[in-house]
Amino acid sequence: MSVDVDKMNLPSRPEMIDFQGVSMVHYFTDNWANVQNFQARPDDILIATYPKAGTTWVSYILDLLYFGQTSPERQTSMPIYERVPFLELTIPSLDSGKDLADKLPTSPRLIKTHFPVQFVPQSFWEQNCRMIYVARNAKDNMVSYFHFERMNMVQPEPGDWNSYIHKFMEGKIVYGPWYDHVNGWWKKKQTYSKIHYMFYEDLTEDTGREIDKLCHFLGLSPTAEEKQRITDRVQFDNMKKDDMTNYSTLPVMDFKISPFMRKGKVGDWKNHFTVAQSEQFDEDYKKKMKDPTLQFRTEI
Ligand code: PPS
Repeated sequence: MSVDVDKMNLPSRPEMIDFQGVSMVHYFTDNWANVQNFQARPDDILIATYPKAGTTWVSYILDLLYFGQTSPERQTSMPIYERVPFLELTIPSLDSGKDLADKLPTSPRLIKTHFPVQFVPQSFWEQNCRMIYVARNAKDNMVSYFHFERMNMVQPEPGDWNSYIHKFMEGKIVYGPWYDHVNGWWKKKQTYSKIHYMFYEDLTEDTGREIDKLCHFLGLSPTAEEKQRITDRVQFDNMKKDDMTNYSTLPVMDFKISPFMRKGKVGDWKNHFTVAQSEQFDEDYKKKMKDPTLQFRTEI
């Protein structure tokens, strides 16, 4: 799909709105009723994350696990955001994520969302769908989001780094507080058994091991060669140079400011936070992250 950004009628930058108590922009809420009425099928797989936690990485792993051998042309001809539609995305002149999901010919259908758990359309729960949640430590997640907001025209301007830290701590960024998001999904996992909760840091540490866990959850048993092939293909450098996974075909992003596949590292926060900012952040973090069973690693 080739898209001309000038013909998309995008206003400069969207305003932040309070949507049912969560900071959002209209691109993710305009299609609310249709999205909430989305008819999930029992074999649909929902990939849920707070933005910038590793959605694309896990989407590509799943796409390769399911379709890498049966339809290899998918990977070379369709951008990842069409293979794995972003359910709530509604940008003028583009098919909505909901329509793309409806039209997916695959089985299973792989569907992406950044919704906090309370916004997930009812039918996913009713159909007992599998869900994969990917979480990333707050500091790296924030750094990645900051650079993403700098370059993505459908997000509000992030402002300077210091004020961004405060906005992040207050949850005044799109999709609301990171803290509520990761905790909300973690808590849901206790009552809904079909959530596989994974961490960006674990995926970085040992991609093969995490693919094994995913396969166990999904009931898949690829050969050792296939698993190795997938592990290699989803490495950062390979995804960065692949136009079908690096988002270079989506013109709402200005890669001259910052690329989508930026660094792909654990611990890049150290290049952004001053010692004072880090201490202040950690102090606040302790107050918000009280559940001892949910632990993040900020370095590996
Ligand atoms: S989005 O826009 O919310 O869907 O973005 P998302 O895909 O969740 O997150 C983008 C960040 O994930 C990094 N990424 C990877 N890291 C390591 N290995 C692989 N293969 C990989 N693929 C994507 C991407 O570089 C973004 O992180 P930063 O820290 O900005 O580099």
